[in-house]
Parts: sequence; C-alpha cells; structure tokens
Amino acid sequence: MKSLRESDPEIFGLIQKEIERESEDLVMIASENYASRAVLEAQGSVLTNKYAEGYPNARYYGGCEYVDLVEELAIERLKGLFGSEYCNVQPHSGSQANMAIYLAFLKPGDPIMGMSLSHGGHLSHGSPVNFSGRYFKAIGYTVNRETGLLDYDQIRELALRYRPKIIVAGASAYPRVIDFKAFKEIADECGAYFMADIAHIAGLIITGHHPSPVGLADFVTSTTHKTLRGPRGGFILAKGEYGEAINKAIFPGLQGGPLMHVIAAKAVAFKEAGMPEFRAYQEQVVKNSQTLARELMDLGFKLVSGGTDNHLILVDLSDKGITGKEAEYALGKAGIVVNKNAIPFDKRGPQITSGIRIGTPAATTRGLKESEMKTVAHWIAQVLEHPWEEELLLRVRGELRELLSGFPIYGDKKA
Ligand code: DSN
Repeated sequence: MKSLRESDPEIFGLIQKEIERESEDLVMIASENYASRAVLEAQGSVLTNKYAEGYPNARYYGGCEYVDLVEELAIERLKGLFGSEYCNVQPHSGSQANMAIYLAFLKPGDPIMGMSLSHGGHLSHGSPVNFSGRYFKAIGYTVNRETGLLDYDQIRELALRYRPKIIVAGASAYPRVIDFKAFKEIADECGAYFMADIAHIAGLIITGHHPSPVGLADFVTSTTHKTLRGPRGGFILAKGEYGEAINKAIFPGLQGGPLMHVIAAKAVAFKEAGMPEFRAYQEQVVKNSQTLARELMDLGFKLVSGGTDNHLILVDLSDKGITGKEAEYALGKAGIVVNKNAIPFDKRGPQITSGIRIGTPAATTRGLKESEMKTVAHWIAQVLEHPWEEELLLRVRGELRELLSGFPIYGDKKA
C-alpha cells in the first residue's frame, strides 16, 4: 500500500505546512490544543474502518469484539475521571452532545435558557442562528455590565419569569469560575432541568482547578479537545436514570455509526488525564493565563471581569482604537494566533468585534511558563499599539520564532 506522501502529495504537503504553522506560530486560541502522539496514533488507526452502530455488546454489525472493548475502556475511564454514574462517549462533537440532551428531554418549542452568545455563551445554547434557537424558544442571560461577571440574580429572575424547561450553564468566552451550585438552586426553584456544558473547562474540572457540576447537574456535556487535550469530539455525563434516554437520542436519534477511531483516541486522552502530569499541566495553564492577564493589565489593557480564573482572558479593545478583527490580523502577522471575540455589550458585530480571546492551553502543552508569558504579553502590547507597522510585526515574529524553537511540538516537526 502506498503512503500518503506517495498517493496524495497535495494533501501530504498541506499537512506538512500545517505542522510547520502549528510549530512556528504561537497558538493562543483558547479552544485549541496539541493532542499527544498517542492520541493522534489511535485516531489515525484502522478503527476508522469499523462500523459499530449500537453500544457495546448490542451492535447492529458483526466483528465488534475489539471495538466493544475499546468503547468499554473509554466509558470506564471517563466515569472514573468525573465520578459520574453514566456516560456516553459517542457524540461526534459538543454540539451533538447538546443536541442529544434537547432531543431526549425537550419538545420543539419548549423554552430553554442559556448564556447569550454575544456575552460568551455558545451557539448551541439557544443562538437564533443555530438549531437550538430555531427549534426552541430561547432566553439568553448576560453578564453584569459593570463587573463582567455572571449575574445570578438576573438568571434567577429570568428563570422564574420564563420557566425554561432546561437551564444551560457553560461558556466559550467566560474567564471566571461558573457557580454550578447557584445554577442548580435556580433550576430547582423553577422546576427546570440543569445542564452544564463544560467543553472549555473539562480538563480544569478533572484536576480540581474548577468546581465540578457532576452530582449537581442533570446532564453534563463536553468536547474532548480543548483543555482536555484529546481528539476532536464530545461526550455526555449524567445521572444513571437518564442513561437510556440519552443513549437512544445519540443512536439512533441523531447519529449512525460511532467513530471508533475517535473513541479509541478519547480513551487514550482519558487515561492521560488521570496521570499526575495532567494535574501539573492544568496548574500551569491557569498560572500562565493569570500571568498573561496581570502583565497585559499592567501594560494598560482592560480585561473583561478584570482578570481570569481559568485558561482564557478576554481583552476589551474598545478604548484602544483597534477592532478585534484588526487585532487578530496584526497578531497573526506577528505569529500570535488568537481570535476576535465579542465583549459583553459589544457595539460592533460578530465579524468585527471589540475584543480578542486569548487562551493558554496549547502554549502550556508545548512548555511555555510564566516568564515566557511575560514576554508574550509585551509582544502583544507592541503589536496592538502599532498594528500597521509591518516591520515591527516581522521583528516580533522573528523573536517569537526564536523563542518557540526551544519549545518544539511533538519533539520535532514531523508529527
Ligand atoms: N468554537 C469553539 C470555541 O472556540 O470556543 C466553541 O465551539
């Protein structure tokens, strides 16, 4: 059989380019990370060949003896990590995990409540452009204008007024601890289900760097590729009593054959997440993010909520004479990859925005620590103060590459 290099040099070449990009640039997209070689190997394995509709020992295909064991291992490891009664490792993504909960427990037109996308929530928590906002009556809660923090009084007031069938806690761009206990009390008071979407903070929860919603929430959904550092995918945790309905919602409700190669890679990532090194890693992710936050504030930048408790910061550029889009572009030219991001009560639209989101999970995986974060903060400040000075951007890019050459990804460039 031919190798990829021989059979498809175009795709092979583009993958090489991407390896170079991921190696030479500083990835600070809060939702990205570098999966381990072991995760990549499992995901690139022959398990991609196997159809396994159904669940372990109850499949619709023969030849499932090994994939059954793979899925059982993934399930046991995941339950162990979170202390959960039930889990499903088949969701292809976080969005599909959320969709499965809605499919299992709601009817079209039911009211749902989640954090507004423009305040840091997620598309699948009720955005009008997403299925969740089209098939359900969505109510969005916001952060407090002065503090940038979740306003639990407002959430309670909205919940009691609109009586949602489900309340979703969780965010894509919220730098602070989420009080899952407060959400649980509000959900109980208004008779709603409580779902926690922990996609961004799953890794931090496993190691105790963020409180866990397990035991409080009826359902916990997540992705596996952000702070958890696994392959691209999703999972669901829940109280045991909900297991059957969730299993049916995932298959046959939403999905066909599970991606067994991805489930194997999830199992590998779950094993890695149980290791002592993973705790040290998450500790460093938070230290790095807090160092970056402090430095940027010392350099005169305004951060939403005035800092961070987790892996990301949200920089408010509204008083800096530069949009989020421009900042993303200029930083990208300098080799620092971030994303433009709406800030709460943003006056600009989502394609322009007045902010950028910066995350430390990927940079921490490649070994950067506090002293490098201080240097990075200075580079970010220089770029954002002179976004149109090509020479300066190229100088920063050169210095950054020099620094990153000491922090190789995968030990070399041939991942
Ligand atoms: N796109 C993800 C993020 O960047 O946070 C959310 O789905």
